[in-house]
Parts: sequence; structure tokens; C-alpha cells
Amino acid sequence: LELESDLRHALEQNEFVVHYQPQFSGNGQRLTGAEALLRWHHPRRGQVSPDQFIPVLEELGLVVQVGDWVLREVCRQLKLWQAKGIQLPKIAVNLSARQFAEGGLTERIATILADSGVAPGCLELEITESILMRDVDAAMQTLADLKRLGLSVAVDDFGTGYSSLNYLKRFPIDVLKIDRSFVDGLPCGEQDAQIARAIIAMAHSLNLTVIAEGVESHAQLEFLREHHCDEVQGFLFGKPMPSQQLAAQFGGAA
Ligand code: G
Ligand code: G
Ligand code: MN
Ligand code: NA
Repeated sequence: LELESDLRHALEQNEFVVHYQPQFSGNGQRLTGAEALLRWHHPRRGQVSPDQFIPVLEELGLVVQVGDWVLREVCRQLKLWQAKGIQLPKIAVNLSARQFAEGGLTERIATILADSGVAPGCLELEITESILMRDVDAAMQTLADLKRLGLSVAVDDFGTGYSSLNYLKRFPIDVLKIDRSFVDGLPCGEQDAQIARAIIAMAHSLNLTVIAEGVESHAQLEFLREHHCDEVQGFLFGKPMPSQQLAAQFGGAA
């Protein structure tokens, strides 16, 4: 496949860039962080979605290398923003299955943090529910290592997988991200509303922070605020955007 051979050179050709999508407090008022989202600018095809190329990177065995680049790039950006007085409390980075399962993750992150001089608390890792449930014993161990290092961990796409509440209680995690498929139907869809309410209540009873993704309307935000969702993220506030744009748009209020 053409994508494959092109992907092998994408890193050295500087074709990857990290975009950032802002995250806000549940009332939509205060910037609380950003999610880093990888973008590939293909020389001929233009933007290719990570949904298309991350699985190929996994197959090619390149996802760890590219994932490390994303982490280094995010740390470099955090440092740059801190130097300019732009306070972004945290940046969340998505991990792929292979990245999470491969040995040495915590050690490599520790090195990247030490090299860049970024405090571990500024970094959050987003791991999907289904990745966590593939091998729960191994996941428990890796999460404990990451926790010890001082990172925070968010369960991404929550509600779409099959995590048992028993594991949810035992995993050392910090954040649940309500999948946007449940946010879609808010506030009028009765099922989505009940699921969103249940996830928020469960997260709080487990002392977890809960963030809703895919918030696109004021009516959705109003529902989430009323039900004490801690944080919100979505096109209503901003699409994933280049770092300079995030700083220009939100840096002052940060
Ligand atoms: O921004 P959006 O269309 O682009 O992202 C599509 C999917 O790609 C999402 O599921 C998102 O989690 C994933 N993704 C985006 N950036 C990264 C990344 O740096 N690493 C991994 N593993 N997944 C990413
Ligand atoms: O799987 P993950 O949650 O990491 O995926 C993030 C994806 O969600 C990215 O593709 C991002 O562009 C997309 N996204 C972020 N906010 C919104 C939104 O408000 N609406 C929609 N439809 N997609 C969103
Ligand atoms: Mn995510
Ligand atoms: Na998600």
C-alpha cells in the first residue's frame, strides 16, 4: 500500500504536526487543558486522518517511535508555553494499544519528561477502555507505574467498551471521558441523558474527574453543567488547532 511506504518517511520528512483541542471547566468558563491530536500532512493527499494511519503505524511497528515523538513534541510545547507565561494546566496525549502494551513505556516517558523539564503532573494519558481491558493484570501494573511517576490517566471513549465496574474501581485512574456518542443526543435523548447522568454519578462516587467530549451545542453544555460534569471539550469551544492558534485564542485567558 502506498500509505505504508510514505509513513516510513513521514517522521524524518517532518510531515507530522500536533494539534491541540481546548478543554474547559464544566461551566465552559475556564481553560483547564488541551488534548493533543496528531496530524499527518501527506505531500500529495493532504491531511490524512489518524483513524486511517494509526492502525497502519501499529502494523508497521512504528507507532511507538511516532508516539514517543508526540510525547516529546507535547513536552517541548508545554515548556515553550510556560516560558511565555501561558498557563495550560495539562495536556492529554492519546496512547495506542501497542504503545500501552509494549514494555518500557513508563521508563521512556520518564526520560522524555526529564529531558524536557516538564512536571509529570502536566501530562495526562488517554487510554481507551478497550485497550485497558485487553489484559487487565498487565494494565494494572502499567497504570501503577505511570501513577508512581506522577502522570494522570484518562479512560477515553468511556461507555463504548466492556469495562467491569470491579476493574474501574481497582485501576489507578483519574479521569473518565464520556464518549461523544452519548453527548450527541443530549439534552433531549432520554437514553443518552440517563447514560450521561449515570456516568457522571459513577465517576464522582469513585472520586474520578469526568469530562464530556464532543460538546457542540449550548443545550448540551447546559445539561452537563446542571449535572455537574467537571470538564467539557468539543467543537462548541474549539476544534483541534495548531499550537499558535490555541495560544492566540485562549492564551490570554489562561
Ligand atoms: O482528531 P481526530 O479525528 O482526528 O482523531 C481521530 C482518532 O485518532 C481519535 O480516536 C484519536 O484518539 C486518535 N489519535 C489522534 N492523535 C493520536 C495520537 O497521537 N496517538 C494515538 N494513538 N491516537 C491518536
Ligand atoms: O477517540 P478520541 O476521543 O481521542 O477522538 C477525538 C476525536 O474527536 C478527534 O477526531 C476530534 O477531532 C473529534 N472531536 C473533538 N470534538 C468534537 C466534536 O465536538 N464533535 C465531533 N463530531 N468530533 C469531535
Ligand atoms: Mn482522546
Ligand atoms: Na474519545
